[in-house]
Order: sequence, then structure tokens, then C-alpha cells
Amino acid sequence: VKQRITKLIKSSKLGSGVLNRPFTVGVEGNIGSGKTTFLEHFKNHEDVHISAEPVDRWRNLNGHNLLGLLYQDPQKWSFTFQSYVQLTMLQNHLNKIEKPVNLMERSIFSARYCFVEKLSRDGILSPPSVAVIDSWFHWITTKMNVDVDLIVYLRTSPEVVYQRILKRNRPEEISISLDYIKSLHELHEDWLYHKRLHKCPAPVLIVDADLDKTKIKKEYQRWEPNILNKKF
Ligand code: DCP
Repeated sequence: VKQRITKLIKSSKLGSGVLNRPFTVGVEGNIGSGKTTFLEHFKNHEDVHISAEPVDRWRNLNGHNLLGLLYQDPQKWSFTFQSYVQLTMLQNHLNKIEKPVNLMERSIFSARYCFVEKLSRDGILSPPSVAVIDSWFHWITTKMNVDVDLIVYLRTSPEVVYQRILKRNRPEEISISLDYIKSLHELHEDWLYHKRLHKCPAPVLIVDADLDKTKIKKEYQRWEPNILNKKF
């Protein structure tokens, strides 16, 4: 009976089987909210696999810096960029993980609900382009196993992350404005805090990520049992 159930579950969605999936945590938050620092904190934990965001791949696809192109000329390149983001996020979701917990930097969901949404509202992505990205998104999220079990929302204020972005000074991000960061903040808030507009794919754990690096460690430790699935 167990074998038949396993077969049924496996055939219901493409990708990794449901029974042997790790506890999958999506780490979300505005640009500069500290997702990388958060993942660093858990990197030596024996139960945890870290699926880092594929920014390096966005910066070098056969020699093309898609992230750089996006910021240089969003009108021209946002469809190319977001299509590739969707592919690389899907690949991250489908990675075979041997450890009990998979911590993922972002997910296919924030790409659609925050970034594509913003580009669409601003008229930078045209309606036909959004329709294509959406068709892929709908197919992927209904047919493939991109489930997450928990979302950690690194909640910040726009002013704080804006200062961090200025300080880290990534060449591609020089043109980012405070207004853009404020809009992305609102989109994250609508999705993960107010839970309106889009369906939340998992329960959300809210972490105060305005705290600086020394204080935030305590916040991580406080939530560690939830994040490592030792409490649910
Ligand atoms: N980006 C985008 N569209 C997406 C995902 C990311 O335009 N669907 C851009 C925004 C940033 C860069 O990619 O310029 C990386 O953004 P993230 O917020 O995902 O990663 P950070 O490195 O900024 O995270 P943190 O500072 O929280 O570690």
C-alpha cells in the first residue's frame, strides 16, 4: 500500500517525490534585507543544505551579464532577465537535497509576486511578456514540485536596506532608487505580512531584519527550532 501511495504522490507532480522531500524553507525579503547573512548563519549546520540565489549565473550567462543589462535598460531586458530568473529558481527548487532541511534564498514565488509584479505595474514588462512569464509560472507551480514548507520573511524598512545597498555598492545596482525599494517593500508586505493579492505558499515566520549584524544573530537563534523544523 505504501509503495502505491508513494507512486501516486510521485506521479502527481514532476520533480522530487513528496515523501522524501526535505523541509524546505524559502528565505524572502527586500533587496539588501540580509538573506545572504541569514544563510551564512546556518551554513555549517549538519542538517542544512543551502540553496543560494543564482546571482552569479545571472551575472554571467555565456559571458552575458543579464543583471547588468536589466538595470541598464529595463525596457529592453527585463523579459530576458525574469525568464532566466524563473528557470534558475525552478532549478533550485528541483535540486536533489540529501539533508533534512533545505534553506532556499528566495523562490519562484517572490520572482513572480514581487519583481515581475513591479515591472508589470510600471509598464516596463508589456502585457504579452507578463502573459508568457505567467503561463510558465502557472504550469510550473501546478505541475512541478516547487512546494515550500515555511517562508522566513526578513522584514525591513526601505530606508535601512537602501543604506545597505549604497554601502555594498554592487556596480549593477547603482541606479536603484529609494522609490523602487519602497515599492518592492510594499509588494513583500502585501504578499507576506498582510497576505493579500497572492496566495501564500507556506506559513510565514517574520524576522526583524532591520537589526544590525551583531544583534540579528540572537534573532536567528531565537527562531532556529522553527527554521530547522524542530518545533512544528
Ligand atoms: N532581482 C530582480 N528580480 C528577481 C530577483 C532579483 O531584479 N526576480 C535583482 C534585485 C537585486 C539582485 O537581483 O539587484 C539580487 O537581489 P536579491 O534581493 O534577491 O538578493 P540580495 O543579494 O540583494 O539579497 P540580500 O542583500 O538580502 O542578501
